[in-house]
Amino acid sequence: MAVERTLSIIKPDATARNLTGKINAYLEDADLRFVAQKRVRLTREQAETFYGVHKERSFFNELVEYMTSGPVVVQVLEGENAVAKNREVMGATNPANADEGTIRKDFALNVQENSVHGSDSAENAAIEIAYFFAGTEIVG
Ligand code: RTP
Ligand code: MG
Repeated sequence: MAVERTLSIIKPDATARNLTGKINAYLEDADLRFVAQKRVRLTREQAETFYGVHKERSFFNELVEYMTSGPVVVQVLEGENAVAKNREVMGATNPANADEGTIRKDFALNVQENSVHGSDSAENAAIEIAYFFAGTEIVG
């Protein structure tokens, strides 16, 4: 299996509840390594661009409001099969459907305020990582 990189975001509901360290421990316990990490407050434009794939969805405006409502922590995770592994550790979008032991099962508040983002493919991971980080900010 190949070593991959993926983009992770700790969302505003989680930073508001001071859960960054606890969530990071779930990721490290899954053998994902932080090769870049920074805390930022997304602008409306950044959130709209980042979640542009959802712009026709009924929840888009609410999603942008939420993602700009407080600080987030954007991270590059590296490891074997990192894209799929991160999605596994995150759990289902709706915490009601998330497996035991996943981040969303243990911390998410609801289908929107679900504590973490993770890239859904290697192709999108590359695009999302480049959106937030310069190559020099990623240290493997
Ligand atoms: P993400 O992109 O953040 O990793 O989440 P995901 O793949 O599990 O879910 P996705 O379908 O891509 O949805 C993106 C984010 O939009 C919010 N959402 N709200 N109100 C709703 O029904 C609803 N559905 C999705 C969530 O914050 C979700 O993670
Ligand atoms: Mg998604």
